[in-house]
Amino acid sequence: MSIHNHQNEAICFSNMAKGLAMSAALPCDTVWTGARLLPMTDRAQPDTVIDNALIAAVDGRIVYAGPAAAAPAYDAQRVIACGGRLVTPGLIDCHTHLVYGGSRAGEFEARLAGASYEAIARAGGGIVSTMRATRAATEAELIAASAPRLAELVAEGVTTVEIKSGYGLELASERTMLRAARALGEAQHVAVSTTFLGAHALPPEFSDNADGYIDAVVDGMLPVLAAEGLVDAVDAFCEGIGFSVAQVERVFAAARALGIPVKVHAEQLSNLHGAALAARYGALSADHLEHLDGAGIGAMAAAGTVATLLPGAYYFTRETVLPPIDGLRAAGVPIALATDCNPGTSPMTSLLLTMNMGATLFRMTVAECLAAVTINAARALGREDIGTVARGAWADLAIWNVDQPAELVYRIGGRPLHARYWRGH
Ligand code: DI6
Ligand code: FE
Repeated sequence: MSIHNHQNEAICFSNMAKGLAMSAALPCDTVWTGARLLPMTDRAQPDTVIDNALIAAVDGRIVYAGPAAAAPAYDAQRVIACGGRLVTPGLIDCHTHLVYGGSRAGEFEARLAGASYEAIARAGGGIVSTMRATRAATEAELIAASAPRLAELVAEGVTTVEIKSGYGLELASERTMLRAARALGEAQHVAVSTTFLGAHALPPEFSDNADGYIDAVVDGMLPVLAAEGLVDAVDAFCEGIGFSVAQVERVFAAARALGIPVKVHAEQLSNLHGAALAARYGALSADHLEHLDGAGIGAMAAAGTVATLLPGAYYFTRETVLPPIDGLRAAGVPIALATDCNPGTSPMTSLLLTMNMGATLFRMTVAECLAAVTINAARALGREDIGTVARGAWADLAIWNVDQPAELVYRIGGRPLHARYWRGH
């Protein structure tokens, strides 16, 4: 079938002969017609919806996206009528810990009854309890436990997910987590970006020897996992209950030596200036940032480091210090939003609810929230070929049963997704 600037397939057929005769038709395998397209090019505002848009793809890559009236003639085997629905880039969750074993629901109940996070940790709970359950699980068991969480994200139009290790805290279990993450992506037709977060917490066998554990991370784990192709980025938890700036810098130096980009969990509970350190290493993103100061904002702006804000963790831990949104905005730091899906501080599998929280809790605009889970989330993963509907990008699309972009941020609950395409399928 050929498409020639029209949604009406009868007219398209009549143009097919002409298009072929002129040999002008650009071959493509898939065309979407009748879209109300929010392309998210260049951090587009939601009011730049293109009515009656056409998207064409070859081998999962977009070759045209724009007004149907301006589209060249195309040959396509498959034509998908969007029926005037809103079409956005497939959503990107750029910060998750969704592969893990066990549950922390009991810990949640204990906290509701008054136990502190620290007391729970001292009693063998917290991150270490998830570490134990994760170490005890086989790769197949981790996949089975994590698959429903990924499926919930995918059901909301997510086409790319970042998944961190960090509950193994020793080589074999960190490897199992990263392999499980890769396998989950293949099984559910979603791109998975893997991040090695060996420096997440101190495992019991290294208690009182954090520097010794960092030795193990930089000498024993990172080079091996990187050589196995399991590490797209390296992350570290820079915090009083995590690792010091000096320790995190050793991890970043090791990543740099291997040519792997870095990210950081920083300024979540206190201000250790981890974001500025990360910016010095050209970090893709610094994440959380409730306690970020002006110097940190300036360092991030200068380095082009994305601020990934995690309103689910802010909400679930009942944090009261807001991240410095106005300062980030004023400095032009790109802002991403992510679920931080993890069993301790953000047991959350909804990127749409994350956008709603970005608006209600962090006072972000609708335009900012949409950019935060598309083009800016792509940048937080070092990617320019996703998070936008534009020529050259992957044909990752979310088609929604809504009239206007604000609906995606406004609603709490509901299942607005009509269809999802990942690399054209
Ligand atoms: N910051 C967090 O909020 C989570 N990890 C991190 O570095 C907590 C993870 C957990 O409690 O399991
Ligand atoms: Fe996190």
